[in-house]
Amino acid sequence: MHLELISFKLCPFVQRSVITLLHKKAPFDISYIDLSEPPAWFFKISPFRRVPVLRVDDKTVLFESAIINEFIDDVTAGSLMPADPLQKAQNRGWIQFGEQCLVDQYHLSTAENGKSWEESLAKAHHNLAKIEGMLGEGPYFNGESFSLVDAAFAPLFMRYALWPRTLGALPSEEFPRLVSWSKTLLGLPEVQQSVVDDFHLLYAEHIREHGGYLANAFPVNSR
Ligand SMILES: N[C@@H](CCC(=O)N[C@@H](CS)C(=O)NCC(=O)O)C(=O)O
Repeated sequence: MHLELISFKLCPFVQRSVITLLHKKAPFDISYIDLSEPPAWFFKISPFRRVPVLRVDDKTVLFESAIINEFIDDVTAGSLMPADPLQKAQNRGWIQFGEQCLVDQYHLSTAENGKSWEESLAKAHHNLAKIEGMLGEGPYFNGESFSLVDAAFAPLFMRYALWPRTLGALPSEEFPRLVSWSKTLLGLPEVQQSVVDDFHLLYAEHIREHGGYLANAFPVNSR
């Protein structure tokens, strides 16, 4: 089976699928597009003009990172979802909630001023507290083994780890279990290798292009 992931270098949703593909050691090709100027072929294959899309055997196209990840999991050896249907359904719920956490993070990254930053931070923390409150001893979301929930949240943690600590986006006093989970995930090779080599530079540049509160806090990098 030939798998081709269509990606935008900074997209956290694509990254979820790259992590899953790498974790499952599934061979795949990755094609990058510029989301600000997508090529004509992308409009033909992506029903909602969003990445990720996974092209299977050069013809069938799947969309939505959570769905793509379950497909990758289904067609490769072993399972990254709990066998128990109830726990599996709960995992799906948290994966879906992970999208809200990424949206919160995006709102923070584009907050225009201190006031909107504070408002967005309160919202983001309100949502992160929900996960903090139900996380167990770890090291992974489901305990001892890596699952698709881990693949779904790692991109969020990778971005927060690049933000100046002084901003208090993910303070360890408030979120000790989240911070410990984040450290576990960011230490995994499949997470570290799930972005392009100069991701941190591209990300910082992207933040600065937005302007606003977070942009002012990012150090200027030379590329
Ligand atoms: N729920 C989708 C979200 C995907 C998404 O929002 N992708 C962004 C890039 S990070 C995108 O393609 N945006 C282009 C657009 O919305 O026009 C998923 O999980 O795959």
